[in-house]
Amino acid sequence: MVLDGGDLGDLNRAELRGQIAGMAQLVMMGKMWAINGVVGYRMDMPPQFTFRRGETAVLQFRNHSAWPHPMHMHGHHFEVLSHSGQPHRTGLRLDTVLLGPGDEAKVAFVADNPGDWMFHCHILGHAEAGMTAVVKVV
Ligand SMILES: [Cu+2]
Repeated sequence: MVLDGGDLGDLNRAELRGQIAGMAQLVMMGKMWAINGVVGYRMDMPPQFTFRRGETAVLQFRNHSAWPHPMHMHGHHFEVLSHSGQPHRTGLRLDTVLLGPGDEAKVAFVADNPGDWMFHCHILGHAEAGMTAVVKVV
């Protein structure tokens, strides 16, 4: 999952509602963040990831922006496997992992809660401006 956008980032264009828009155009619509090049808007958007119930999911995050993002997942708790290239096994189940500029992290969870779950930056201005995705468990 590549997190990108904002001032000083390298996001030049992104997909919003199935259309590719340039950064200036996105900003005019109040959007400036993307996950995997897709600008999120709200729960009725198509899921970026779909997992089967009971499957173990591993997600890797890369923050390509110049800003920190506390990435928060609804519906499940995950364990951080590595952070900033270092093993990070604490045994704790979390719902948020903080990624500083340039950081990466890998998390794992068991997809045991069916539904469409919001995954978003917990800086709510970032979430509203596009750093939102849906993770589906079927
Ligand atoms: Cu953010």
